[in-house]
Formats: sequence, C-alpha cells, structure tokens
Amino acid sequence: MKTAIITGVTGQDGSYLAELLLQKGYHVIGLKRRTSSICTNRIDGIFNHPNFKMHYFNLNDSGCFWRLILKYTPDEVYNLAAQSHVKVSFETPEETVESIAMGTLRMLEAIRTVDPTGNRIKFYQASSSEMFGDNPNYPFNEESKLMPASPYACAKVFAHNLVRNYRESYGQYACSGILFNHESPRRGETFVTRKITRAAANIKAGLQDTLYLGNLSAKRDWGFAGDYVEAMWLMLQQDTPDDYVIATGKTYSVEEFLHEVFDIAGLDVDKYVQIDSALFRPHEVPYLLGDSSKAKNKLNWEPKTSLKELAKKMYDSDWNEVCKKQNNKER
Ligand code: NDP
Ligand code: GDR
Repeated sequence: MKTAIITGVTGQDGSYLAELLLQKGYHVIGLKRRTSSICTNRIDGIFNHPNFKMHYFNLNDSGCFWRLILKYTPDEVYNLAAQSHVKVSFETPEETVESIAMGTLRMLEAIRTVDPTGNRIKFYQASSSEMFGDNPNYPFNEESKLMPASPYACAKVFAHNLVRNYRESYGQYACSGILFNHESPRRGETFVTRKITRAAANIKAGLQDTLYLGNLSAKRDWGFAGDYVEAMWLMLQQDTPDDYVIATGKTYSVEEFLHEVFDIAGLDVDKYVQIDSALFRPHEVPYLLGDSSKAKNKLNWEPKTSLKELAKKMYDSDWNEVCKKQNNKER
C-alpha cells in the first residue's frame, strides 16, 4: 500500500485528490492547519475512512513537516496548501509569499535530507497559470515566459523555480503542475465562479437582491477540479519527473460565465448584477489560455468537463444547498 501526504487537504483540490488516492488504495495522510472554527466540510465524506488520517500542519512551521516525513516516509507528497486568493495576496503579501515560497522550500529541504537519492519520495507542487501574468503570447505552454502580476504569482514562480532547481541539482523526483483555473461545487465561496453560482441560487430563492462583481472582461481557461487532480497523480507515476500545463484549451470571460449561470437559473443579469470598483485588482491578469498538449501526449490526460457542464454542476449544487436550508427552516 502506497502512502501519500497531502498538504491543504481541507481545500478544494485536497479533498478531491484525497478521495482519488483512497479509491486507488493509498494510505492518505491529510495535513490541515489549525482554524478557530471547524472547516473540514469538504472532507466529511472520507473523515472516517480507515486509510485516512489527519494531522495539524502549517507551511510556516518546518518542524511539523519534518516529524511527519520521518514518521510516515511517504511515497508521494502533494503540496497543495497555500494562501490561494490572488486579490487577497495584494492585501496580505507577506503571509502569501512566506507560506508559498518558504513553505515549499522547507518541504523540499526536508525531503532531500531524508531521501538523498531522490528516488523514494516523489513531490508534486501546485504551480499556477497566474505565473504567466502579463505575458501577451498565449496559448501558454511549459516553455512560455513567466511574467507574474501579483504577490501570489511571484511566490508561485519562486516555488516553481525551486522545484526545477532541486530536480536538476539533487536529482529529486519533483514535478510542478501548472494548472489553469479549475472549479467545482467545492470551490471557495469568494472565487468568482462560485460567487456567481451561489448568488444565482440565493437570488432565485429570494434570499439575495444583488450580486456585486469586479472586472467582467477578464478571460480564464476554466476546467473541473475533479478532472485536474487525476493529472496531479499521473505526473507522479512517470519514469522521470517533469512539469506539465493542465488546461482545457478554451477561454471565456467572467461575463460569459455569468450569463451561462444566470441563463440556467432563468435570471436576468441586468436586473441583479452591479459592478463594484472595490472588487477590481491593483493589477489584473487579462487573458489566460493553456496548451496542455504535453500532458495529452505524455500522461494521456485530457479534460472531460465542458464549461457548460461545469456551470450546471456548480449551480445545481448551490441550488440544492439553498433548498435543503429552506426545508430545514420550515421544519
Ligand atoms: P484552496 O484555497 O481551496 O485550499 C488551500 C488549502 O491550503 C486549504 O486547505 C488551506 O487551509 C490551506 N492553507 C492555507 N494556508 C496554509 C498554511 N499557512 N499552512 C497550511 N495550510 C494552509 O485552494 P485550491 O484547493 O483551489 O488550490 C490548491 C493549490 O493549487 C493551491 O496551492 C493553489 O494556489 C493552487 N492552484 C489552484 C488553482 C485553482 O484554480 N483552484 C489553479 C492553480 C493553482 P484552510 O482550509 O484552513 O483555509
Ligand atoms: P483567479 O480566480 O484570480 O484567476 O485565481 P478568481 O476566481 O478569484 O478571479 C477570476 C477573475 O474574475 C475576476 N472577478 C472577480 N474575482 C473574484 N474573486 N471576485 C469578484 O467579485 C470578481 N469579479 C470579477 C477577477 O478579477 C479575475 O480576473 C484562481 C485561484 O484559484 C488561484 O489560486 C489560481 O492559481 C488561479 O485561479 C489559476
């Protein structure tokens, strides 16, 4: 039985990846940080699984990762933990950079010390399409120039370069997945897709009057998180470590996604949506489009979910949630 450690297991991707690895027969060690209220709802379904164990961890605390790596000597480590909100990174740049950049360095150092041959513990790093930032030459692949445009993206570039450097310098089996935006019903409520699907369900139920949004013209290459965690796993099953872009190869504006969802809900965008300048970023990434042909050729990975299906999946889930709450209230 293989053992995998997942940092950020309480997040969107961590929860899908933990489920996938448990299905594959792994022993999964999920790492979560301490929070003042319980935030483990995304992993409720696997909490009592006999092969799932959880430990406290923080990217800013090297000792705890050292102890866990010595205790479990895992086969695979997936580093998904991060302050992952781009706009928030302009407001908390130190915390963002410290956790992503130094957090990744701490993990790579611990692994190379425990496994100097670099063959026993495989490492996955959650790199991001945000790293391409201001680069106007899309579609982006593994060779495209990185032009980060936020503290979050700068930190991800640092971590991305470290992974390549440790691979080349010490022979570590370390891969970066350069993932484009991926969403799901478990997406954090303050990311734009979930903010839209949740608001549409609330408006439909008469629980919300207005949805405030920022820049509607930004374009993103949006996929489904459930498809993307399979690519993470595939990267660590290859003979040699490498970096891969994971994307759908299609891009849509925030406005197009908004219309897609409001159409499903039967709502009029003009009646309910207002633009709030406070939601604009100091520096916007205007256009992201990925080219994942390397992943297709080498990993045999392809996205399975269209934007339409994704929007419907997310809206239906939020609508069911609203209905459940209303039924409970009426009881
Ligand atoms: P989420 O924000 O949903 O999850 C992030 C996780 O990291 C949460 O479990 C969070 O804990 C944890 N975390 C945050 N700070 C710390 C810390 N200091 N120490 C320990 N844990 C911490 O992100 P996603 O699941 O969407 O993304 C996973 C990774 O992939 C992130 O690194 C993100 O930057 C990256 N990424 C995501 C993309 C996407 O479109 N989703 C695209 C490209 C890259 P808590 O639950 O307590 O907040
Ligand atoms: P992003 O995702 O910044 O691409 O980072 P987000 O959903 O936050 O923004 C996407 C686009 O929508 C515009 N936008 C708004 N965004 C938010 N959050 N709230 C709004 O009200 C709003 N209105 C318009 C934004 O300006 C932006 O252009 C996500 C995160 O998961 C990162 O961790 C990850 O690395 C990248 O995707 C790839």
